[in-house]
Amino acid sequence: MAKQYQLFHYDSCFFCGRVRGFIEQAGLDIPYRNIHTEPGAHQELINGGGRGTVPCLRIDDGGDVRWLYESADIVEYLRGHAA
Ligand SMILES: N[C@@H](CCC(=O)N[C@@H](CS)C(=O)NCC(=O)O)C(=O)O
Repeated sequence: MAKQYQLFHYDSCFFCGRVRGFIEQAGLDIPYRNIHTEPGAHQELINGGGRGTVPCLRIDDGGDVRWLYESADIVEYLRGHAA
């Protein structure tokens, strides 16, 4: 099964904008999880990834979940795996 992705972010976050820009330019279909507007999303990020910093890409590989932080690392990952 293909990996499932979610991007935890918020609108005014500069680093999130970098990642969103790449996703949109590459035409990737990755759901956004806004930690400021979606109740529970920030806590889900903290519980799952260990910290609340955004952007963070949640990577679900058949139930094996990984949380990737750092905008540059997320873009590099997506370029290699999903774009
Ligand atoms: N070096 C990180 C910076 C991420 C960052 O500073 N994110 C800010 C929002 S723009 C944040 O989540 N701050 C809240 C915190 O550090 O808890 C990246 O490139 O992703």
